[in-house]
Amino acid sequence: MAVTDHVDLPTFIEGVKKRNPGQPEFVQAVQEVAEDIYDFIEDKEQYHSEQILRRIAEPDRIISFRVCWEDDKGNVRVQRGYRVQNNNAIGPYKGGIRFHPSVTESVLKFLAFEQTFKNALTGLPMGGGKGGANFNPKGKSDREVMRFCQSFMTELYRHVGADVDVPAGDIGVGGREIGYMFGQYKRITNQFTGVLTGKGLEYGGSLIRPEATGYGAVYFLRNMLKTQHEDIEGKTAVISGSGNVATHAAEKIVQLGGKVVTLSDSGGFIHDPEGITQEKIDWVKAHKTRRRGRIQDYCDEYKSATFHAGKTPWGVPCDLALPCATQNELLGEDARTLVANGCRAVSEGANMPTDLEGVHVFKDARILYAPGKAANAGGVAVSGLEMSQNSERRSWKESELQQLLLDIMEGIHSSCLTYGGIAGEKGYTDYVRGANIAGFKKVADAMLAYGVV
Ligand code: NDP
Ligand code: 2IT
Repeated sequence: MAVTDHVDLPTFIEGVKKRNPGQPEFVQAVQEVAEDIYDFIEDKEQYHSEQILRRIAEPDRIISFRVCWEDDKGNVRVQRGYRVQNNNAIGPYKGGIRFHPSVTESVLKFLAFEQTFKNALTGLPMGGGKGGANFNPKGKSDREVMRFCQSFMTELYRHVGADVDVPAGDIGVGGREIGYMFGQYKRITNQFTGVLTGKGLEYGGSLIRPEATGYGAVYFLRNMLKTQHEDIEGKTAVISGSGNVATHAAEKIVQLGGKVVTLSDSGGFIHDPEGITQEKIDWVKAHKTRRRGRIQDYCDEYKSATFHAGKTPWGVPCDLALPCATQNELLGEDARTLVANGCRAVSEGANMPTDLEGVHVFKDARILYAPGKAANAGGVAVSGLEMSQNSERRSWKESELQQLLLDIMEGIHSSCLTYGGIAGEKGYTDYVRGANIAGFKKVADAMLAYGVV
């Protein structure tokens, strides 16, 4: 066989940068994965010659469209919507929709790329995709959000489908938005199919989907601690965010006997040294979701807490850290502070919350560090179970789903152990490496089977 002319890692990264100008988040995500994959495929010629990594890092397609809607005052508003269909080698495209003013093609490309590996790790047949729009739901009325969602789906419907591409929620997209989008899809197509997940229980949604991401991130954390004969009980956790993922992660930590001392939003963080109890978490959920309030208001309700405007919570001493807000919210400096303060384990509820420098700090310090693609896969996993229930036209019992979520998170942890060992370093697992290689291998082997397509 002819020896193929394959490029080394720095040349590969240079190429990614050149082909994706002005897309730093996408380049960052590819770089983090490529560092591990290059090492793994060094002696595996076929992955090189078939250009597998290069192909995974080039989305199958990117759909971009105008979304026009009318606000309550009768003004015409224009937003940009997207769906990035990254890879469907192992199943229909699958991944959330994000509504946030910071949404760009780069952000959605990085999310769709990460999703491809994450979905492979779950063991369920799901490819990777992500969508969204630069729409800011904050301060909008229910009717405005409805009109926006309807307009968004009026274009998106022709690109998705239960066996094609199945979107779900993400930042700014929860049960309300999924309901409006599902209603519009059903109206346009006259079909009742499992085209979206995260639906309401009355119309095909799955039990425990809302809780699954946050709970799963804590199960993963518990699995990591177990390898060191440790547990969550009695440990102090610092959490960022106060949305779906953060509040459910906090809830599970509390249920398992840990103490949560922070939550945050884009305005800053609250520090409650007495601990954020279940009752307080319930208050945050109601305040942030139903009343669409700010985390700062927590301090009016609970006098034990202080608010730190414009800051992230990483300086608060802790045993466990769970970044659950957004990408690049934990920088190299923050990672050094966490390590210096004795933080034992980090579990990422958010996607790519730690920047590349921070990732290296955690790896070098040899702490237990779970990247988002492994730790937050519980959400999409239960979405996959929602798809199965929709196909069967049945709803499974809560106990069954709880057990499946536990099993899937344990399976992902085992995959990380299989591929995350470092030669000559007994007892240390590089979970980033483990997740990258395990996710890559499944997608890559399917791609090899298909030939050059
Ligand atoms: P929500 O919209 O429910 O909550 C998002 C939270 O993050 C809010 O507290 C929000 O604060 C904060 N936040 C958002 N953007 C920023 C920003 N630029 N700077 C600081 N804070 C910010 O979203 P989710 O909880 O669903 O998502 C959180 C993270 O988890 C995201 O990275 C998402 O991709 C990831 N994820 C979500 C899954 C899910 O099932 N929902 C599954 C897997 C991962 P504010 O209210 O001020 O905007
Ligand atoms: O980042 C993610 O995994 C999600 N936002 C959930 C995707 C899904 O399809 O449930």
